[in-house]
Amino acid sequence: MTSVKADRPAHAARPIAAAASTATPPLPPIAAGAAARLSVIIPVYNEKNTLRELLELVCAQPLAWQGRPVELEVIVVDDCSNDGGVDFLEQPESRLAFPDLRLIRHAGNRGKGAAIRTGLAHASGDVVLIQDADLEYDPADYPKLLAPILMGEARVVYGSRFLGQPPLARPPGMHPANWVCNKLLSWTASALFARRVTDEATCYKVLHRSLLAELDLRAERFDFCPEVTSKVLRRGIAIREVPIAYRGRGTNEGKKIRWTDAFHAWFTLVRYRFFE
Ligand SMILES: Nc1nc2c(ncn2[C@@H]2O[C@H](COP(=O)(O)OP(=O)(O)O)[C@@H](O)[C@H]2O)c(=O)[nH]1
Ligand SMILES: [Mg+2]
Repeated sequence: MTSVKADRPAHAARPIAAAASTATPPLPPIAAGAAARLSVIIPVYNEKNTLRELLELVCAQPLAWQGRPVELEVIVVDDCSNDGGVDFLEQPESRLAFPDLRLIRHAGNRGKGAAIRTGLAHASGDVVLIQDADLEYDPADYPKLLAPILMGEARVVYGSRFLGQPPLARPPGMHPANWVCNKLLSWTASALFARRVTDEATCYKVLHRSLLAELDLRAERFDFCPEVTSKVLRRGIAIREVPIAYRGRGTNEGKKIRWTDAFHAWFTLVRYRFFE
């Protein structure tokens, strides 16, 4: 295991604001005057083409909460990549370029879920956010993803690629087969729990860290998303969805998830709904 940590350059902070809500606060908001801390967990497997740019975007997000910068912790979990695409983070220059970044390396490839769980075990933020290492999602969406949790309005927020779109709209770059799988998983989650979920498989899952111990996550691969969704909804915890930007990539650009993973995801939703 290797750690890289550096001082973060100052950025002009962007205030976080949320739409007014009448929901009963499930947790008190982070107290006025207290610093909020965000842990961004990034599972990586062979993302040589996008990792550096993604990290630059993540670290450049100037976030503020109640007049104070949000403290940022970026945890990159390399799942034994064999494209050399993570090695630059071991270089001294990266300590300056990538603020508050911690690199953890698995000795063998274990899967996305295992990498996220490794990252979660090292997270110290009040809020944790899962960020893929590709550029399909846009870190500029962080303020709206964080706001409901920092305001005490939600414990779980999902960034939805479908919310606010016509029912059959397909986000740019999303393969039709992926669209079908995403819709089936969202409809299944909604039906199983009688709660509207428009994007079950989104990468942007944001949780109050206090939830993690309760969820006892065990996912190894792409079953992370359905395990979290099922366990959160089964506990009666609402998932707040906010619309996000998305530009999908194809397998020729490094996408690794396969349609067979959707079967596994579907059974994972059902398994945690009824059997565990
Ligand atoms: N740690 C780890 N991450 C993986 C693995 N396979 C994919 N990922 C990461 O999971 C994220 C999402 O992968 P992707 O293939 O784009 O799937 P999708 O975005 O969920 O459709 C990316 O950051 C990948 O690097 C793996 O075996 N281990
Ligand atoms: Mg992706």
